[in-house]
Parts: sequence; structure tokens; C-alpha cells
Amino acid sequence: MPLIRIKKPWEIPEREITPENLYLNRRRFMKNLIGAGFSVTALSTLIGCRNNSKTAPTSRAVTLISTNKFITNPNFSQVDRPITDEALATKYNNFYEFGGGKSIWQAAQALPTENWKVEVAGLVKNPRIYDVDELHKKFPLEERIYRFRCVEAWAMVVPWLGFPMKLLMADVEPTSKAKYVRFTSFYNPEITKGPGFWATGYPWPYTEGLTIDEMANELAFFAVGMYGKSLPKQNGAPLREVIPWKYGFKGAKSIVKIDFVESRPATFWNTLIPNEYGFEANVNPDVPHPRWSQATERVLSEGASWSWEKRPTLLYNGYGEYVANLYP
Ligand SMILES: Nc1nc2c(c(=O)[nH]1)N[C@H]1C(S)=C(S)[C@@H](COP(=O)(O)O)O[C@H]1N2
Ligand SMILES: [Mo]
Repeated sequence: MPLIRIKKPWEIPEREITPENLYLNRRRFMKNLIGAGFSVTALSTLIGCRNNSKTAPTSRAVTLISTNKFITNPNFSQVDRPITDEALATKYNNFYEFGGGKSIWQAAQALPTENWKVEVAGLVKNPRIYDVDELHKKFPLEERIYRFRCVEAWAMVVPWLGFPMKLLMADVEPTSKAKYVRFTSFYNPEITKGPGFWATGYPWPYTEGLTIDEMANELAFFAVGMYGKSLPKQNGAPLREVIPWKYGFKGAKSIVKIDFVESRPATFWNTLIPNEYGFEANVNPDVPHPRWSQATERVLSEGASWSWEKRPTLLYNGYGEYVANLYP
């Protein structure tokens, strides 16, 4: 006879908890709330209305990429664990522009991805404004199965579709002065108003950055798709960064601008909470986050996160053979 177990109060909220934001909840939340003129009643109403991902229909990813147009890169055709279910990877997201919980996938459908342009500027010989469709044609798409590790200690495995960043670098030709690159995500508070009240005072738009050498690394990838289809909006359509040896927050979604610059750019999380989210942010089991250990990770699965399989965290997320030489 199956055991009927009543859910403990902490089981349900845990899936929705966003540790990346807890500090802010404590420190800024009330301030922002009051600043924005919201009452505590308004807040509880909003939280109560949040959609439950379990009842949501399957992904609305648009299939724009024809399946015979890419090959799986043989160097990245498998990892040490199974590929995460598409339904999980597309329903459990961090995309703060659309809300502070994990169930933002419906809100993210407001992202206008038509006629998307990506501007490449700064210290390059050939500044360009790319059409996303042009990118698809210009750089041969390949599939790469990468481990993904969020700084919050959950992990997944995703078959991304895209092209190595070094191909775009070769096209725009950074000058010798360029030492860093900054990626800027789409931001329009009229559209991305999911979080509304609590995002007040955040350093929008979302930005991230790499050194030039990191960008030129074989692993650094621009994804335009996942699971053989175009990227769903909630996963950062139509173009996002994928940096598999770094924590997930380093991978800006829905990129509109790429700037090559001389000095280290200010980035979203590093500006907000510098002692918790460093610029480099390489996955490292021996460097704990100030609020939790990074020694283990939990494999994104069905059900409550305390029940997910725990695995030891790998240095550089297991990609040391490609990237350790960047950090002597
Ligand atoms: N623009 C933008 N990019 C973002 C984020 C965000 O909030 N906004 N969250 C980051 C974090 S913390 C993670 S873990 C990954 C999550 O990607 P996924 O939702 O595809 O799993 O996106 C990263 N890129
Ligand atoms: Mo994250």
C-alpha cells in the first residue's frame, strides 16, 4: 500500500527559493516594497497567484532550427550523467527580469524575440549589428552536451545548440586593447515587469562579462537552441551565453549587446553583492558561498529539491582539461 505522506511546510517553498536573492530579500526587500508603495497585503496576494509549474502545459518552444542542420560535436556528445528532462530544464529557471521564483516560464513569454538584433561594439575592428537569423547561417550550428551548475547548488545537463564564441570573435576582430567582454541582456521594464516591486534598485539591465582569453576558450559558447529546438524564451531566447565551467549566473540570457572593453566591466550580481558573487565565478567545491557549501550539488529532478540526487561538485564543473591553464 502506498504511503501517503503529507508535505512538510518547507518542502513546497524550497523549489521556489532563490538563494541568489535571499540576501536581498532580507536587506532590501522591505525598503523596496515601501519605496514602491506596495503594502504587505499586495505582496502576499501576488505570491499566492504565482503559477504552479506542475499544472503548466509543455514547453512552447518554437521549432525554428531544422533538425538536419547541426551535428553533435563529438567532443561534447556525453557527460558523466544523463541529460536533464527537457520539461524540467524549461520549467525551472532563473530569469529575474520576469520574477524572483523558478516558475517564470509563462511570464517570460512576454519577451519580444521577433527581428532580434545583437550589436557588437567597442574595441573591435569590425563593429557589427547582427540579425539573429544571420548568426544562424554565418556560424555552423553544433550541439554540445554540457553540465550546468547554478551557484545555488542545483545542477543539470543540457544539449545546447549554438556556436563557439571564438567564431564571432574572429568575425569582429577585437583589437589588442580589448581585455574583457561585456554581455548585456534585453531589458524593458514595461515588458519585463514580472518582479515589479522587488527588483527596484537592481542594476538593470542584466550584464555579465568574461576576459578575452575566457571568451576565446573552446568551451565558451553562444546558444541559440536547446534539445534540438530554438531556445525557449525562459531559457534566454534568442541568444545566450553558456560558460560551462562557471556558475550559471555568468551566462547572460537574451543578449542584445556585446562590448569589447579595456577594463573589467561591472556586472549584475557582482555589483549587487560582490562578496557573494565574484566576477570570475569558476565552479569550485572548495570555495564555499558565504551562505552555503559548494562541496556538493543537487541534480535537478522531479519533486522536492531535498530529494534530488546529491553529487560531489567538480572543480571547473569537470572542465579542467580545457580551462585550468587560464588560471595559473
Ligand atoms: N538576463 C538574465 N540572464 C540570466 C539570469 C537572469 O536572471 N537574467 N539568471 C542567471 C542564472 S542565476 C542562472 S542559474 C541561469 C539559469 O538558466 P536557465 O533558466 O536556462 O536554467 O541563467 C543566468 N542568466
Ligand atoms: Mo544561478
